[in-house]
Amino acid sequence: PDGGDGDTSVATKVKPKTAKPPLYKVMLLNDDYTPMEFVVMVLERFFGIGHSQAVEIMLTVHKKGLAVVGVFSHEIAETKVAQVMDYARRNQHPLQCTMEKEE
Ligand code: TYC
Repeated sequence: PDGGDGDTSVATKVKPKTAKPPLYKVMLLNDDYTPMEFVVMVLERFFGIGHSQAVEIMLTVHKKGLAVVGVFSHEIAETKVAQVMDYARRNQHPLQCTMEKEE
């Protein structure tokens, strides 16, 4: 019974919406000069990707022009991009790594 006052309400929880922090895709771009083994090493070293998956991702970039390597918070994505770009520059390879906000 609802006590005759017409109140048939059931308690429902209202979850306060908290803004989720945006995520960023980190991508590797293809070029004609960076050695394949170097790209594989970058994926292993800076992204903790295992050897066979690193080879797969490198080949995807080689064939398609780019691939998403991982999705991270803004700060982590920026760090990954900076690490890869710095490592490529120090080894005089033109490898490019960029980040893009995930929609
Ligand atoms: N295309 C390069 C080659 O043939 C290999 C390569 C792969 C370069 C992925 C960059 O992000 C890259 N040596």
